[in-house]
Amino acid sequence: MLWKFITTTALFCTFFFILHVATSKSERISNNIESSYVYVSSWAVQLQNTATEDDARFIARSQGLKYEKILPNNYYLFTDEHNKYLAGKAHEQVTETLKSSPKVIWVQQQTAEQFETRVTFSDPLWETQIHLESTSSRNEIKQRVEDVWNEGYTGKDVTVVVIDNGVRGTHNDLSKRYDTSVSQGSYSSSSGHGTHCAGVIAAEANNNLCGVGVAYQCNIAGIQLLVGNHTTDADEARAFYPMNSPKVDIFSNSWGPKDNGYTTRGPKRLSAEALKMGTKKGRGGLGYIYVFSCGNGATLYDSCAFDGYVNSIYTIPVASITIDGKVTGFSEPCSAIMTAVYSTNMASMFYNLGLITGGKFPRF
Ligand SMILES: [Ca+2]
Repeated sequence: MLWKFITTTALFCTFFFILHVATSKSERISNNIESSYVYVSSWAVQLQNTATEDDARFIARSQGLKYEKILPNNYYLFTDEHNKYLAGKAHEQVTETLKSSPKVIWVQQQTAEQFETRVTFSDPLWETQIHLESTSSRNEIKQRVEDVWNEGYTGKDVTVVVIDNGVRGTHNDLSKRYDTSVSQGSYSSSSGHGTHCAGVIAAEANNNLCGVGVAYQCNIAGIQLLVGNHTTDADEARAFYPMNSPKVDIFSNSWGPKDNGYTTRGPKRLSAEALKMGTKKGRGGLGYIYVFSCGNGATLYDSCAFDGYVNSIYTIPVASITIDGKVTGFSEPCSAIMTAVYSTNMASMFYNLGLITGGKFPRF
């Protein structure tokens, strides 16, 4: 069976979704501040148009407050300069008393809103990774990866295995979290596809190198399955269910049967059993998570309905969309698709934006 490596798809963004499931311990980004607020002892007040500053002074003093005009249209700030009111508390009686004044239109006790700083990294290509940003105006569909990071889901304590042609674990953007105890096989210098996929997932953040992986704190490993053009049922079964690797959480698969429009192929007995066993017994009984690309054969009228790995009830199939939110020209359609995430398109290539893979600079 001739296997075709599927171009680095946008499987990566499925990981931030999956990490909600797989992450057992969260870590907050250091420059993030948890969103909340506390009451402060000052009140914003709007008076009627006919009210004067003397009126403002009188109303403020009635509650032991100092007044300050802060905006036209009779907007004032009444401040507790003598610490009469306990900070951090809602003083509803003061608010209601101020509201009861016939010259007052609107009153609001002020709150100190905590804020969230933008995520920044030292990695030089971070600014081009707009598919990971939550606030970019350049892409129409927001995946809000930064928001997920801010909630603490960065891949920490999660192990992702790339089943492919091997992962170069010595790559400077991967080596720190490359798990040799889980990895199998070797790295093939003839093709960096496995390493590229690993970089999209796990590239280290803040190391001044390349970009940032979608799960930049996960542990990454590689299982070398795709050697030459053939695999056996037993090879696939070993990859899907490593007998000696209980630490694995997610298996990423950017490969599949030939995308020529007429090849039908799926897992055979052993590999089907491995997928079934993995989802039942993996992760201490929680089940391994198998993610599969839906395939790149749409230009040849191929359908992922012909792909038994994508159609397995034990896998999460991922299609790809452009930065404009449209289906990519190569992404295969079928009813098995569970999600779609960013991948290549001409616009992203033109603007030099998008996927940053391990071992290569902007690659689409
Ligand atoms: Ca990096």
